[in-house]
Amino acid sequence: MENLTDLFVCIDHVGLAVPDLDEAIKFHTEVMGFRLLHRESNLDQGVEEAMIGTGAQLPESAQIQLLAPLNEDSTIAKFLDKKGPGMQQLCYRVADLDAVSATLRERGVRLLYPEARRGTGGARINFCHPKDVGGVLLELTEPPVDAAH
Ligand code: MC0
Repeated sequence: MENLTDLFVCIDHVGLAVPDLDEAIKFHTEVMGFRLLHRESNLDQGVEEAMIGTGAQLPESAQIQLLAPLNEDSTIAKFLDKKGPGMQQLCYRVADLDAVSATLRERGVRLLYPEARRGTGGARINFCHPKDVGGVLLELTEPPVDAAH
């Protein structure tokens, strides 16, 4: 496996855990002036989520992801119980998730899943354990080939 130098393309999004998605969207659009860009449920991840961003949508402009729990077993429900609402994750975009995951594993970073799973908009995703990357849950996302960005 080729040893990658530049692993990440850009910051893709920052994820905020919220108890109620509709309320959070209302706050971020009506008070903070963001636009709602995308909304979906992800049963595999146990979340109902929304992507918000600025109107400008610069090519590499990071978005904010609002994450609400779909059920009590959701990692977001656990996070809210322990820490309350707030920043739950940072997400880096990658061009080749399998290559980046392999490189990070070689360097001693634990990836949470043995294989990529499905993320927002059909992206391929995995996560680095927060204890191995400085205390922040780090998501890696490889957008689908037909994604707008
Ligand atoms: C837990 N820890 C965190 C953390 N969650 N540190 C920083 N940020 C977080 N979000 C720390 C705890 O404080 C604790 O440290 C230690 O990690 C173990 O935590 P735990 O409370 O025992 O929780 P676990 O181990 O049951 O679960 C943590 C883990 C889990 C990261 C493995 O949340 C997970 O599998 N996350 C990945 C999936 C996910 O988050 N899905 C929702 C987003 P101490 O020092 O107290 O021991 S879905 C998504 O993002 C998708 C839709 C997308 O964007 O495409």
